[in-house]
Amino acid sequence: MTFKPPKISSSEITPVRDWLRRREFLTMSAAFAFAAGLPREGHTAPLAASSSDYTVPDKLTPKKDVTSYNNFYEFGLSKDDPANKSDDFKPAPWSIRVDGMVAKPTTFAVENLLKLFPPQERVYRMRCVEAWSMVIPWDGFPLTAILDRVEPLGSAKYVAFESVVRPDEMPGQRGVFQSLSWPYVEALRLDEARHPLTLLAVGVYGETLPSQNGAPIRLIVPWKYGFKGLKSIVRITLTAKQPKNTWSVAAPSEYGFYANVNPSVPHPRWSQATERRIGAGGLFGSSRVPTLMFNGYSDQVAGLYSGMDLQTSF
Ligand SMILES: Nc1nc2c(c(=O)[nH]1)N[C@H]1C(S)=C(S)[C@@H](COP(=O)(O)O)O[C@H]1N2
Ligand SMILES: [Mo]
Repeated sequence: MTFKPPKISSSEITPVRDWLRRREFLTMSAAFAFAAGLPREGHTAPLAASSSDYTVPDKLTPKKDVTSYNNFYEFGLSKDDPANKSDDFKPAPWSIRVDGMVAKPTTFAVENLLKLFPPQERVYRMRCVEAWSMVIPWDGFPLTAILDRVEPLGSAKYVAFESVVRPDEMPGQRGVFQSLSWPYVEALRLDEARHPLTLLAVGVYGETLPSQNGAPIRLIVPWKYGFKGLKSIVRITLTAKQPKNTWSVAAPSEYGFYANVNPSVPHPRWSQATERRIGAGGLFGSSRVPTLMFNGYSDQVAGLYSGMDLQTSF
């Protein structure tokens, strides 16, 4: 396959407000609702628009790095396992069950979601807990659009995500030694999940999401460390109590529930003040850059945490 450089330049990237307006238009279109097999009345209230763009000005990480240097323990522990050991994985057909404290529990077929929310290219800075980062053009739509459709009850406070369990297709889920317990689970507070930056991604670099990046649909929370971005989602459940998340169960002193990118909170085994930007600085090179609070999205998300001590709620 030949490598096509991205056609995106930062000036072409749709500002969030325009993008959300377009989404509203599409959601209101009866034709779209019909094509997706969703009720016409299911129209959502206008999505809250944030005051500035989603996008970051940074140079994109090459596609080769985005799709070959991955964490996806269901396929193995090495960074190249997800790309090399995912040939048996079948990301279609696929559906997501959305249930729990909602008025309308719904099973969404991914093919219908794709019709309802055509992908839109946007750029996120994705970071990982190992203090490396990439700048990735994900395609997707805000999770809140799905939450609107299932009508969360007033008692719902959290949103829990569950990943797929398929030992036949995922070598990291077979055998005696298991790195993590399955399914991989993650969760957000409801207001974090409702934030327009919180994305369900279905593609990257203008193409369908490859297995190693979490096909066919995965979570992206760009102001948090990479482990919050659960891949290959099968279930989303609204709850009243704070759900468990895989890494804080596996290593509670190292990984918390919030996982907000915060340069002033070191990981117990390394500083998080700077990050290694993959693919920047020449062929196979990287360069170190200072880590920004909330991964650079302070203007958009700091308000979610006013009054909280983020040194203790890490
Ligand atoms: N199901 C599942 N989701 C997962 C993981 C995983 O092992 N299993 N790893 C997480 C971690 S630690 C990171 S850093 C990101 C990596 O996403 P990427 O490979 O697309 O960059 O996925 C997250 N989502
Ligand atoms: Mo990670």
